[in-house]
Formats: sequence, structure tokens, C-alpha cells
Amino acid sequence: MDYKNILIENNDGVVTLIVNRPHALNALNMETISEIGVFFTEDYKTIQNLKGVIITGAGEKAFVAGADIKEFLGIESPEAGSALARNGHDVFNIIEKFHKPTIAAVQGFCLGGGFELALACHMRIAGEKAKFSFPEVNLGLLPGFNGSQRLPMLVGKAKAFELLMTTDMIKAEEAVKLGLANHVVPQGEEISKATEIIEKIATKAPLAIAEIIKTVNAYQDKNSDGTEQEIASFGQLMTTKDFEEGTSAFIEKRKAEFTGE
Ligand code: DAK
Repeated sequence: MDYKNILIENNDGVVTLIVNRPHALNALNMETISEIGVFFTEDYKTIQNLKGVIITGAGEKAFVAGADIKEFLGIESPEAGSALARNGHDVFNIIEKFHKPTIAAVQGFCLGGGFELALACHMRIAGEKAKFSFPEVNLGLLPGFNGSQRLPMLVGKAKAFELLMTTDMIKAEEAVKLGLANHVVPQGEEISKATEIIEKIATKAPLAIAEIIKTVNAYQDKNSDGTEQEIASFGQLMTTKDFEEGTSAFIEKRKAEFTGE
């Protein structure tokens, strides 16, 4: 698909999806969300040997400065607003459930819907100038892309209340302390750190990585039983060629060559 709002760069299977609306600090309009959805449901299949996806924003100033405020107006009924929210939920859930690692490389402002996009990723790398905030209540809103649920999972309920109700801006170091970001790196090195992590994961058994994603996500999912998911995933992995290869390689004192079978 030809995208208008995102760029896709493929670096030997490590894909960087760039939200490319720098004139609006990469704010997410509905078209951008839909293009992200097309990439994660369809277009990723065209990438050979996909190792993982890094999501970032164009330019140095912002990862994503929220949903596009200029698109909010004109929604005429609660049902229409809820339908838009559900659409965003669906796309962000696909990112969270993606079978390969997804990492947000956050430089500059990471606000509102942008913060929610970063929270939908499996991990977050913060540049030292990254700034995180949920400003929704300044606009008379609350997060509409599941941020009110993902945030307390990471920081606990009390801190989530504080961040959502005060709109306080958090810097990179504090984001790591709170468990929101995995690492802080010098500004400009967010993508290289994310690439390093994805390349490391790519040396592991791919089916096991996919089952880790399912199982850890089940921990957060009120409709799933994470313990049962782990037991089922464990059973499935024990019958894979990758399991045979991993154990044989250990016994033969050589590096495993996984095929994802
Ligand atoms: N939307 C649209 N345009 C934005 C934008 C945004 N969120 N953020 C920045 N821009 C635009 C500015 O309007 C400006 O455009 P021009 O005036 O040059 O045409 C350009 O980007 C540069 O921004 P500034 O001139 O403001 O730059 P500054 O350095 O002075 O300030 C800032 C940077 C990040 C502090 C400031 O731009 C700012 O406060 N931006 C808004 C942050 C914000 O409140 N974001 C929204 C959070 S609420 C929904 C689901 C979810 C949501 C909504 C609906 N539904 C299902 C319907 C989520 C809501 C949110 O994300």
C-alpha cells in the first residue's frame, strides 16, 4: 500500500515504522491509525525475514504529540466517538499481540494518544529528551486508545491516577524508574538501541518468542487465563523442531540454528 502518513524502512528485517507528520508533531489522525493497522495486519507479510518492528516519529521534537486535536471536533454522538475509540483499540491491540517484538523508540514529546501507541508496544526506549504525559483532561477527555488500562498495569493504580489526573510531564529517567521505559539512551540513539534488542531476540527460537508474547499479554487480559496459556504454549513448543534444535545444540556445544518450525 502507498502510505500518506507513515514511512516504512527495512533494515535487514528490522522494520522502522515512522509516523511522518512532522508539521503536526506527528499527531495521529484517523488515517494514520488506519495505515498503521494495514501495516500490522497485511503489509508486514511482504517483508522477508521480519525480525521486529520499531515505531517512532519523524524529526527530533516529537515521537507523537497525541491524537490530532483538529480532528476531534465534529463528532456528533457518543456512539460515533466510541466507534472511533474502538477502531483505535483494535489497531493498538494488534500491535500488542504482534508475533514479533514491537518497540517504541521515543524521542521528544510522547503525549496522549502517542503515549498510548508507545504503551501498546512490547517495550519502550526513551531518548534523554523524551517527555511523556497524558494531557487528555486538559481537553475534557480521557485516553481513548486503552491507555487507562495499560498505564496502571505498568505503574500501578495510584501513580496512574496521578499521571492521568494531573497531566504531569515525565522525563526519560523517571519513565524508566516507573517501569514505563526499558532504557534511556542519548538523544538520537533510540533506534539503534531498539535495533540491538530486536537483533538479539532474532537469534532466539521464533516460535518461543511468539508464545512469550501471547503468554505475557494474557497476564494483562481479563478474558484470558495466563497460567493456562503458559501451560498450553509450553506443551506446543515441546513438539517443535526448534526445541529439538535448541536442546541438541546445547548438548553438542554448538550455536542453535532455529528455523521457526
Ligand atoms: N494535534 C494537532 N496538531 C498538533 C498537535 C496535536 N495533538 N500537537 C501539535 N500540533 C501542531 C500545532 O498545532 C502546530 O501546528 P501549526 O500551528 O504550526 O500549524 C505544530 O504542531 C507545532 O506545535 P507547537 O507550535 O504547539 O509546538 P510547541 O513547541 O510550541 O509545543 C507541544 C509543543 C507538544 C507542547 C504543543 O504542540 C502541544 O501542547 N500539543 C498538543 C498536545 C496535546 O494536547 N495532545 C493531545 C493529547 S489528547 C480519540 C481517542 C484518543 C484521543 C482522542 C480522541 N477518539 C477515539 C476520538 C487522544 C487524545 C489525545 O491524544
